[in-house]
Amino acid sequence: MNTVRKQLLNALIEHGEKYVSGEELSQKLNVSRTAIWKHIEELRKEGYQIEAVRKQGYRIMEEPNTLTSSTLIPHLQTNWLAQHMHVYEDVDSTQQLAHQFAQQGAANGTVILAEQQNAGKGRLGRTWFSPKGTGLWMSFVLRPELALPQVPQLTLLSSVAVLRGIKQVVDVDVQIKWPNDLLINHRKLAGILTELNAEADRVNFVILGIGINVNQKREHFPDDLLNVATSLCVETGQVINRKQLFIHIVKQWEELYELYLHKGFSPIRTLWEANSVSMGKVIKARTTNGVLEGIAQGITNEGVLLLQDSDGTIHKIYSADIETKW
Ligand code: BT5
Repeated sequence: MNTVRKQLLNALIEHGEKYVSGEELSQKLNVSRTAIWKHIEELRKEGYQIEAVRKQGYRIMEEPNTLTSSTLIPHLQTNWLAQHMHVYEDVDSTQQLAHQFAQQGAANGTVILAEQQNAGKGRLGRTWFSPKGTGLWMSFVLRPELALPQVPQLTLLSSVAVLRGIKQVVDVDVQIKWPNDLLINHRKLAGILTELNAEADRVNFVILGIGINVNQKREHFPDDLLNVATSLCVETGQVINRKQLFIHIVKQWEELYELYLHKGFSPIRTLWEANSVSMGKVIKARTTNGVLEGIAQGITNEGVLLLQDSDGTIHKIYSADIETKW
């Protein structure tokens, strides 16, 4: 977005419900009142509803529903996360783009966001259903100074951050399922995908993908997801403001990450376990080496799941799909 338009938008947003006069804006931005009026017209074309009242000035009545960097950045409450953002209408996968941006040197905390993904990725080559305008489909470029075995901790940290961000916007009972799912009423609301670019003992970058179903109605889900997936709108009957959700999630993510850098994984682990659906319950873990059944005892400081089988043996689960017996 043009710099003057960006400054104009910031000035309007800062004034909130109060009017700001053309005169004041023209002095502040050092352009003519006609130029202000032209930029207002351009903002209207982008979907901003801006009221203009004689002798009072302008104010924003409604911001566009679509996600754009210009509608998100002025509201961010973070220091570095999402301060660089690339927002697209339609992509194959934000993960794929984030890898490309990272290879080209994108800064730590760069966020790639899309209204729609045509080939959204899940784990292990699975796909992630990402229809237009109804969810948050995003990837973070991270350059953490972590040892390789610590990287899975970021998935767990992200689950907690997304859960907390959601709860700040809407009152729902979200639970975490190891390693990367958020559930409401046992249905999948969100998934997290952590991908790594590393050398033998060094992390180059991590691409952290987060997919959240926000405003889909039940009938929007394909048949194979009808009984396993849900959205915030399905669960609450409300249309949720995706911008608000984004702002809160990135804020929570940054805060938790800073806590993690200062205090280590232990406080994150406590938060994670407090919100986990399967702790202390009988679970089935489908790993590449077969199925294990037992009680989920907790997670280790590396984020590994501990499962105790009927013989009392504790198994460390590094990667699996979990079924909880309700
Ligand atoms: C995940 O994989 O849960 C990770 C999903 C990560 C998606 C984000 S969106 C932004 C970023 N860009 C990408 O391309 N990906 C990331 P997994 O645990 O493997 O779960 C995949 C399984 O969840 C699928 O096989 C389906 O059964 C189910 N699924 C697919 N789409 C879903 C949806 N929208 N909601 C709920 N479940 C879904």
